[in-house]
Amino acid sequence: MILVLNGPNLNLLGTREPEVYGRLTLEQLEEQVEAWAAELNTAVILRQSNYEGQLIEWVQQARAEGFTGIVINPGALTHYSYALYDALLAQPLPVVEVHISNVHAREEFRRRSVTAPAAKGVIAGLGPLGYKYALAFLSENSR
Ligand code: CA2
Repeated sequence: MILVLNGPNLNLLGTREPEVYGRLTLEQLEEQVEAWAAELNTAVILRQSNYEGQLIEWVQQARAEGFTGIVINPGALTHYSYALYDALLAQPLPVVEVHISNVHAREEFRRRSVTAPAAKGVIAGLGPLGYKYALAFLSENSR
């Protein structure tokens, strides 16, 4: 069972900046991810929070809750949250970091991820498909 976490402001998907983040709302993205998970015969639970501490608690509890891997789009926390990085590092499950947009083709501050060193891999710029490939990886590389 894989935990899919979306961080701050991702609840705004589909409402603004469609040229950067596409037209899907968070709800539609979550339905799409559930459909991909079903194709992969993998159970997923999706959660979103605008609060760093909430995301950290979900990460801390993931193993005890029975998850086998974590897909996380930390939103802008990616670029500065050492607390989220520490939480990802302190837990044993494999992590894939996903970004909907190509963070390397945008503002300079988005090019650095402080959380990525705690991940097995990072996918950026492929839109919602990034979540699919992250799930595909974890469904073969977690137990
Ligand atoms: O590309 C991504 O997935 C990001 O993680 C999204 C974050 C951003 O801070 C990262 O640099 C890259 C922010 C998500 C904000 O989403 C919005 C969606 C629609 C309208 C406004 C914001």
